[in-house]
Amino acid sequence: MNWESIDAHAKQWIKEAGDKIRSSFEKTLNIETKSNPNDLVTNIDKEIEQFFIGKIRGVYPQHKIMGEEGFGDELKSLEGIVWLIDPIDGTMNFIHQQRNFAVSIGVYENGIGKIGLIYDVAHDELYHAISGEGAYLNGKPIPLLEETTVKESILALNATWVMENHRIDHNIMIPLARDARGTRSYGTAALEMVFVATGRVDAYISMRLSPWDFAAGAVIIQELGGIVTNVRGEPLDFLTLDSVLTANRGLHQVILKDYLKDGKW
Ligand code: 2AM
Ligand code: CA
Repeated sequence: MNWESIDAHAKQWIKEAGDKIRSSFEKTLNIETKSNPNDLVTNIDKEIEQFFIGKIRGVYPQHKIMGEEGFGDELKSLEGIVWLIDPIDGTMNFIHQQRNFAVSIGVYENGIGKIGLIYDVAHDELYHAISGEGAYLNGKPIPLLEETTVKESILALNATWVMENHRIDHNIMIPLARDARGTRSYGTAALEMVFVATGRVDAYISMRLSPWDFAAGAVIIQELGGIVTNVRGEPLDFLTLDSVLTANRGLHQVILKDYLKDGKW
């Protein structure tokens, strides 16, 4: 498989998508809700996903596509080459802030991450990794992750998970949020994962994400020696919704063993 060529195409298309998104800032968005009133989608999310699908089908008709907005294939397995695409990760931020959102593309072969691309459109920052070849920010190598303790760590975590909620026992999260140096919530899983990759935050936890939210970030973080699992410490399968715990190796282990071990996840 010619990964360099797939990578070059993916990079070119994600930049083109960024241009389209930037020019949409001057136009009026058509905003709809999906599963609940806070689960938003715009015409741009849909147009960008369709843009990628057209490009991929044109050059790689044998590849499969899993996209958040449902224009791709209905996949029952990750056999072969699969593109996992979130055309806009952080749609609420895109609508309200025109920043703090990203385009996220992971390319997997038989369930193994090969290429991860996350484009922070507002900052024109492209995070990029090919498995085994390092991770880069706008072409500049990102250093390997350093280990941190909980006390000296910034934890990216949505406030939802530290207050009473219907998915998990929030009491498990309170000591972790209390012991960390600080917590941050950015509202975009893809960027929160590249913040882990670049050491801007030390860990990211979410209780419910979809494969397109974490497929690209997982490739980038793992390339830098970081660990990506669910909150039970199990590997992600990239086909189903799951929780995500990602951090540098030492911190990941401490969070799992000392903080999350009693959770009924
Ligand atoms: P999205 O903007 O692509 O929907 C917000 O905390 C993060 O969680 C974003 O990355 C957002 O992705 C994702 N997210 C929001 N609602 C979600 C849902 N119902 N299922 C899975 N991920 C979701
Ligand atoms: Ca999205």
